[in-house]
Amino acid sequence: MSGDNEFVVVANRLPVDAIVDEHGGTTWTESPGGLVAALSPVLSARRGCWVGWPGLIDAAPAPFHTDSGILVHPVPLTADDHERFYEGFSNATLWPLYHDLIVTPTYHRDWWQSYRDVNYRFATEVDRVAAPGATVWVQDYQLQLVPGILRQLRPDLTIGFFLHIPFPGPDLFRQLPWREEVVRGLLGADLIGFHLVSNAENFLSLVQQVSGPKGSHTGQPDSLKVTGSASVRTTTASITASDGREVAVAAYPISIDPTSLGEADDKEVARRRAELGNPECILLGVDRLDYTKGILQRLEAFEELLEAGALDPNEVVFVQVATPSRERIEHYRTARRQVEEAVGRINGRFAKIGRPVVHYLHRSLPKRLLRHYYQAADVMVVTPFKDGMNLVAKEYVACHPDGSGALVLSEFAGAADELLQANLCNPFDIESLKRALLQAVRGLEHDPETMRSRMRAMHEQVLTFDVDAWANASLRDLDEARR
Ligand code: ADQ
Repeated sequence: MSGDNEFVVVANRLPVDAIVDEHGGTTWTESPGGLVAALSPVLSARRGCWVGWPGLIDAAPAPFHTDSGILVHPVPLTADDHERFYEGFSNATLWPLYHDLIVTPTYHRDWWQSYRDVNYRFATEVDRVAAPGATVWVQDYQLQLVPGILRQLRPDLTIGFFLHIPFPGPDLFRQLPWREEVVRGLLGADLIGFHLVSNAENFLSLVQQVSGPKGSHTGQPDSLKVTGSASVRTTTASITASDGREVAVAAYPISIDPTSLGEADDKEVARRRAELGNPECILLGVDRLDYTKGILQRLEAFEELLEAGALDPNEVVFVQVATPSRERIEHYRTARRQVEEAVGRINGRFAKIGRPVVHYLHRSLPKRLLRHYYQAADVMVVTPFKDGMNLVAKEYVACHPDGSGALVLSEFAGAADELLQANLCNPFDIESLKRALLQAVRGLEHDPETMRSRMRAMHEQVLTFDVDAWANASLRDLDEARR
């Protein structure tokens, strides 16, 4: 059975959000995001579609076109799938394992069973809609078995896979009771993409150590080689799968769509600063509320600087915007409680009536408003313990074409591989966090020219390697893999 779509993107989520009206009717609006922006032109040029979960439990709308014309094929998930496949195996097993065990992963056989079932359902939907010889691009850790299942169902397809989160070292990955199945699932692809060369290296070392009962590959993978020009460089290696196919493994650092943030608006920026009491220095954090992002620790570092008198609460404010995320999972609830306690404590100690020193928003903001905050912020604070890339850091840099501002960035964010001129820090070390914060604040005061040239260099990097460059390089290599 096959459909007539020449290009199929498969992701856990469709690029749509449901709006339920007062009569219980549902309409769908397109959710903005770099991936959607980068893939829309490819989807329309190649007669493509997107397969994924629409985001509502048990919702199974018929295929439809989004506002910008993307054809979407919904895959329904039940409450049980959501609990065991999504919250369980994807976000309480794989997420902490792939983020270097910041919390302990939970291994449950029935979650794994659900992960396999749901991956099978996604793959059969792709089988139904993909034209003979179509190209399929599978996204992220929730769907690592889809390439292997599809390879069995549809040997005619060209299959790419991209992992948006880090890939851990083999010693960590080998904890996973179902490690052989996951490796075999990934090796069903023709091209496996990671953000960083170090992620690709971890995967290549792993496949040398792990082989399934049927064997997932033969021989040793070759080592990574850099090819291409400066603007479309790729680092690729190849593995021979057990069926004799060559599987390419490569690194493509994802980036942002700089136009998606809208135009600069100095009046709005002045308004945002005024709302905050026109402080001398605004520090900003913008994250999903996830324990990997290091929000609590950055607030504690800020608190210690206030306590020591290194920062003056009459002159600085910290704005932390945190999108609610995965709130039914215990570790996420704990992370939220700890952040909110810290905000309350710091304000209790250092704020004045009507002048909080930490402004905390637990919600998502429209991109336009986010842009105003990015523009208004003197110091952007991005301090994850581990992050595949971190688009927030790149969005901030993109909003400062004049070289204003400063970026404090964790050395464990993928973005640190490219944004070399940031004030880098080790988020596990509170002294390192404090040093980087102070260097950024004082650098802006005492050495603005150096800070400006550092921001300008990062701005050029982000604008040159945008999300289009990422998608083009990945899809070019996928086409190449097919040949
Ligand atoms: P995330 O972990 O979600 O992504 P990130 O890369 O920072 O992390 O992307 C977050 C996105 O959400 C950004 O575009 C940001 O603007 C937006 N966002 C965050 N908080 C927001 C808020 N309060 N209101 C509105 N928008 C908000 C995963 C991986 C990353 C990887 C990306 C892309 O964990 O490492 O960079 O995928 O591959």
